[in-house]
Amino acid sequence: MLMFHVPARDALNEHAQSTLINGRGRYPGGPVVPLSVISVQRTKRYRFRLVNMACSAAFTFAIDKHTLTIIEADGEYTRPLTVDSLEIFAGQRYSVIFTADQAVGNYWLRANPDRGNPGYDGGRNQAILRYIGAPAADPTTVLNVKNPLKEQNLHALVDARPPGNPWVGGADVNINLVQSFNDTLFRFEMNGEVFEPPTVPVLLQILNGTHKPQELLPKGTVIPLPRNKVIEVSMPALPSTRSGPHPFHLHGHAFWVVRSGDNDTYNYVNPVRRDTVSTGLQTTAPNATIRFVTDNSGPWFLHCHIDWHLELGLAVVFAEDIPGIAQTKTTAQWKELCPLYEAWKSKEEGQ
Ligand SMILES: *[C@@H]1O[C@H](CO)[C@@H](O)[C@H](O)[C@H]1NC(C)=O
Ligand SMILES: *[C@@H]1O[C@H](CO)[C@@H](O)[C@H](O)[C@H]1NC(C)=O
Ligand SMILES: *[C@@H]1O[C@H](CO)[C@@H](O)[C@H](O)[C@H]1NC(C)=O
Ligand SMILES: *[C@@H]1O[C@H](CO)[C@@H](O)[C@H](O)[C@H]1NC(C)=O
Ligand SMILES: [Cu+2]
Repeated sequence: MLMFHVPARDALNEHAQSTLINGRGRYPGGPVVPLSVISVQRTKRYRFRLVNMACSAAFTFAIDKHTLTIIEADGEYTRPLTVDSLEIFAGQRYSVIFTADQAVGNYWLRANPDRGNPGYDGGRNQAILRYIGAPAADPTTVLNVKNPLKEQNLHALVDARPPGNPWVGGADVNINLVQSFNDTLFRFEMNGEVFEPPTVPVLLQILNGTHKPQELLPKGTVIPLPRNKVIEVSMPALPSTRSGPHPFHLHGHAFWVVRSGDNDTYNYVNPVRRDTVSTGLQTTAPNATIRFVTDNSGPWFLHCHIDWHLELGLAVVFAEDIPGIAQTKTTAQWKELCPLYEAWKSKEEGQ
């Protein structure tokens, strides 16, 4: 936790001091507050739903002496994969199954951040897994990771084969989106363009009659996609891209990860399907690549899920099926969706 006193655009190098797990955590120099305690009964199986709702850090999650069987990534079931730790990036979710099969006792549950204040001094970045019957004491267990998650080992449980032809560039539309950081502007760029939030949302621009991609705002970062086609998007990070790895989240679709951010092999047979993918560290020539089908008309945001980076422009909008969006008929209820906003708007306009 950290009280951020600077505007988001100045926060690129600001990092949280510690991790909150279910709302509790300690930070250096802070009070020795109670940690979260997760109570389990020996021999029972449990499902944990892990959510990284931090605005920046990725966490390496593990429970001492217990293995974790991943069964779901970002709402999409996976073939069960057993690991003893996993890295979860901002915006990602996992379900893991574990069995309380160790001696009755206390075990550290860990979420070590990749930036800010990693480590475990004084109970930082930890919670307690406590078996029923164990004393209310801090664990003394140690971390021993031998089998961390590698994303390319995850496979979708159903419909695992990606749409399109099974080779690089074998989609109907292939798009390469290069991430970089422009030091002159102090902004992130995608293909040399900074995303600046438009004053009128892309959906309303289209409904209001703007159909030409080059007229849609923000200029340069609205990418039109045709309806019912297979799309492949590769997202290399240039060496100039700072503060990675950047987890990219797409609205409106789950996608097949045909190439993970930290691996250079492609999988067109049975990759994982999810909606937020780490695009990797610059040192490994990363080129995360995803596939999806445009079966959901609308303007959909593709953005780095690190809030500071989004604010600094690391995003594009896919305008999926502009003619379809334009034909959408809005009814009277449309105006009633948000009475508070409408009331505020008419007041503003009246002034
Ligand atoms: C940074 O942005 C400025 C202003 O748009 C541009 O002139 C310059 O070429 C950009 N630098 C890089 C390295 O792309
Ligand atoms: C909608 O289009 C009209 C006519 O081009 C324009 O005057 C108006 O400002 C637009 N409204 C919005 C919300 O963009
Ligand atoms: C990439 O993934 C493949 C398939 O799991 C594996 O064989 C290979 O060793 C990985 N490469 C790296 C650099 O991790
Ligand atoms: C990433 O992959 C795309 C093809 O999918 C290719 O056009 C591009 O050059 C690659 N970029 C890098 C840096 O390897
Ligand atoms: Cu980022």
